Amino acid sequence: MDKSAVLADWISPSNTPVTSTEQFAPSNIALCKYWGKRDKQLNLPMNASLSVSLGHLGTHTRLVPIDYPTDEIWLNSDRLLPSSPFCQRVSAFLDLFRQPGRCSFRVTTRNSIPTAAGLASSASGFAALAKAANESFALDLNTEQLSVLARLGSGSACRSVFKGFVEWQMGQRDDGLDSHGVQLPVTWPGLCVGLIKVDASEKSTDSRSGMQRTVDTAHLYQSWPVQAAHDLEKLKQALASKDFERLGQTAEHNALAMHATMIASWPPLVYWQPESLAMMQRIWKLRKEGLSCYFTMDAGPNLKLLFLQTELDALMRYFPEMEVIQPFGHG
Ligand code: 2P0
Repeated sequence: MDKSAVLADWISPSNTPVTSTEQFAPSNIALCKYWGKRDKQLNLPMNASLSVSLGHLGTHTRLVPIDYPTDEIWLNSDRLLPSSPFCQRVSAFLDLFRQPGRCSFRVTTRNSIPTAAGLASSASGFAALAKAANESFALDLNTEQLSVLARLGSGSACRSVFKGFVEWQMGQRDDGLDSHGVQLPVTWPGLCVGLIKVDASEKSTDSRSGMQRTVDTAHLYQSWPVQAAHDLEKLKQALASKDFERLGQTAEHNALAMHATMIASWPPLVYWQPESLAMMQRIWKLRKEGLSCYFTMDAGPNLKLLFLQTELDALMRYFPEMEVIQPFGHG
């Protein structure tokens, strides 16, 4: 099924933009990861996932209708070539809302994510773009519908439509209308996410092709959806009972299991650098010494630490470069 067919009831091809707008969406870090698709066109996942949104860190996107044959796309104050992969993805997403050739936009994208932190911006980027298109075309879609829309740009973007803890329900339908984020009714003041940069350079294999390679070539992948389903339940229990140890253990185990499926692909997908492993070993040592902190990792070499505010001062002594976010404020 193609994307336009999925959206046929929400978006009329005769729509024209009615206003300029600027919208924000936060980045998110998954505690139970999305890795593998059951539908590549619609970014429908093999497993449900769970994330925490990063407060004010994310993407601001401004959409202005322009009287010009093609879109003009800016990223962090650079005008990009229309042939760049970023522009192609943004324009293709906007094509879902317009008759190609009938209207164009100046799209200005500004990431407040520290560029050195090695955080992916496609999640917050497509969530902000979906919100902006909703405003600009006056579609009046609700947040679940916006989450479906954002998913069509990038899977993990469906979680960035919401604040706080978000479950991406995988859904069963072929059209994916039941595959979207849902905000969980939990807050956790004092919960900290620490960004530890190992290497911020462009990764060699992007997530999209990396997850496909894993699904296609790693026998080990068969066990992934089973583990992810168990981990999701454990995380929800940990959130309900504010059991930080259970939360941290489950998130770290989940990330390492995902990386095990990557490494079991062929050609192998090893996103770690030697410093990534050195950092993991430091964290395991600190835990043995009594510090309560865990890590998670995505499709890259950088670590994201999970800990409570009570450990903040001690951890800053070990990781002075760490950027710390408290998604729910102080404890
Ligand atoms: C996640 N990642 O749950 C996982 C963990 C990377 C590792 O979601 O192809 O950029 O656009 O649906 O959303 C990155 O995948 O992939 C991702 P597409 P996306 O955060």
